[in-house]
Amino acid sequence: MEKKIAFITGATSGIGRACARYLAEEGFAIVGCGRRKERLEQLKAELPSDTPYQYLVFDVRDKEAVFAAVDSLPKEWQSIDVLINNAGNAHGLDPIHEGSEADWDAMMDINVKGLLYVSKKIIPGMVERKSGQIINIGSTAGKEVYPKGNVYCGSKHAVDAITKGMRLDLNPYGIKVMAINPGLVDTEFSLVRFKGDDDKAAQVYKGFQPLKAEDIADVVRFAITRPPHVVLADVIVLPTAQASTTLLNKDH
Ligand code: NDP
Ligand code: 8X3
Repeated sequence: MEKKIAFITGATSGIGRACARYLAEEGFAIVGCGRRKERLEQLKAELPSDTPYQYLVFDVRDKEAVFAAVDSLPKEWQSIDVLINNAGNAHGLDPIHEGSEADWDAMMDINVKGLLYVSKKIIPGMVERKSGQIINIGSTAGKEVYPKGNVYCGSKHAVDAITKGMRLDLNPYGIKVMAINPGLVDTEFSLVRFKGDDDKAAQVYKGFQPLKAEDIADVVRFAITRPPHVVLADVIVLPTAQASTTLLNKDH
């Protein structure tokens, strides 16, 4: 493969999908991942026509499926240069004594263990080649805890710690490890959190200008294209109206 390869989880929607588009524009070959096959098929048409593209359909919770999917890549696609660990969601927004175990399992299994399974398959190749760039999509929820955010915040704090651990362990191999931590981004995130309730989801982004997925993809693109000696280790990106997870300058 002449082009460098970017492997992006959660490429069916929101931030991951925008990253696929922006990194393809930057000249990367793209491996897009997610559970929704039709969307991964459609993504091809959104990329510059000369973009080499592969997609992998798997649930990051299913360790065997993750491993088999990565192994199924053609040989010339096996050397991943850039890993964007982006797949993830919040499930529910409940006080700790009312939260459901199913939601807790989903958040820990997807946001934390899923990220680890994908990393487990891709990082050893980077170590062998002594090169690579990893971006873990964290969150302001990995830096602060907000009411009813308990387990989602826990999962993103875990991502924060794992990212720092990766940076320490991969330091001898020249691999860049970065965390991009968004504030409120208007994607399908709240639709998933509120289990398909459109009104509730829309309410989250009312009265101020939230970030767009493309705003985060722009930062990801910037991070990935820095010179070899520069790493954007830990970046928080907020809408201007947001000062913290709980302080928003709303117009109503
Ligand atoms: P979206 O809901 O729009 O996208 C989530 C992506 O994750 C989808 O592509 C989805 O693909 C994938 N995904 C979810 N569960 C699984 C699973 N079990 N297996 C494989 N893929 C999965 O949300 P965002 O784009 O906003 O979220 C992307 C990342 O950004 C997440 O890690 C989120 O925590 C983080 N983030 C989001 C913020 C926001 O305000 N939107 C702010 C801070 C961080 P599919 O359903 O097809 O499997
Ligand atoms: C997503 C941002 O504030 O909804 O991670 O947790 S928030």
